[in-house]
Amino acid sequence: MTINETRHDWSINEIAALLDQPFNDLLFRAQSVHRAHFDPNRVQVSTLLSIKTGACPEDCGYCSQSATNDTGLERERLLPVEEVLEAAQAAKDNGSTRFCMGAAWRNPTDRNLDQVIEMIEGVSNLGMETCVTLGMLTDSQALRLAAAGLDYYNHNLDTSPEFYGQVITTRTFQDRLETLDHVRRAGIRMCSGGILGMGESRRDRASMLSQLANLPRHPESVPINLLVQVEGTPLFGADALDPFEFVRTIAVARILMPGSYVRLSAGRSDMSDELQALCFLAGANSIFYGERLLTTPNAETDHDERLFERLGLSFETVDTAERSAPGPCTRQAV
Ligand code: SAM
Ligand code: DTB
Ligand code: SF4
Repeated sequence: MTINETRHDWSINEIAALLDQPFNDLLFRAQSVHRAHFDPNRVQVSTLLSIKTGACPEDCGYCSQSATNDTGLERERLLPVEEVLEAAQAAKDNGSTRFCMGAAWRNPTDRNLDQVIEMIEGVSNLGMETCVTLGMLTDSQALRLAAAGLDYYNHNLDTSPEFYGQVITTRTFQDRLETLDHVRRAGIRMCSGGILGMGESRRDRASMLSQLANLPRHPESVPINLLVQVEGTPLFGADALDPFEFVRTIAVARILMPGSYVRLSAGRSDMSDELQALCFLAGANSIFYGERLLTTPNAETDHDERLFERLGLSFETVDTAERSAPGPCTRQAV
């Protein structure tokens, strides 16, 4: 395969063979693919805000917000629009180009959507890209979000179809694929990835990546999260993942989805600078920036600034993104 080829027909065995490569060979290939598609020294920066926290009816085994998990998290109602816009303006002032709003819902009601649409319009008016993650969507809800000008919808596959049942029982893997299909058909850019370090095998990581890479179009954004272990969740105390395995997964995501932004997502606050540098070398080119993820702390912003300086990385602006990256519809086969 040439470094510019984009495929949608990967077998799990082919992906497992990539993951099995010697580390140096894998990183060299991933960095070569990365350079053919992106400026290697620029990183897209998003900021997260939990707009509705806790008391979620789903039973996701990793999540602080599930009502089934006794994590001591205080539930909060949907935030007022003004509060959301203040947080978005602060994120913009700190250099973020995208504002991602997350809600602890199984799915939004149509009334919920009215309120979220006000937030999306307000954030867009500040000149930021918008992303929301609200749970499952019907096709008409996705169309409403598209009409409101939403840029990205985040909905993760989380893990492989084979391992999925050990993590979540209240909705199926197929439900997730259906929501992604509604998002795609509505013309909204897709943000979808998963979580590593939940006790899954390397084969499960290959299988999850095959699900993402074999979608009819690759997600424009692929968040790779390292499990943030939250006390009171079933996955608290899971065996730590070998950090090189995390880097390998980023590298393979980069090779399989060459035109997508691969986000070094949750878990950075537990990572060394050297590990994060390896992730950028492997082709990660997006992060969450700011004090918090949704309910847990993120890497410190001062620390991130120093890290970027030491590595000679810069934040991507909306303008540089347009120059260095493929738009959602132009460079990928359907
Ligand atoms: N409730 C919606 C849903 O699940 O679709 C949206 C919010 S949910 C918190 C968004 C994603 O955050 C999850 O799908 C999962 O991939 C990620 N996530 C949640 N808790 C996490 C944790 N402790 N560590 C890593 N990622 C996590
Ligand atoms: C994604 O892939 N990771 C983000 C975002 N999409 C919504 C969420 C990470 C959550 C980490 C745990 C927390 O802060 O609650
Ligand atoms: Fe609810 Fe989303 Fe957490 Fe699952 S990941 S419990 S759906 S907030």
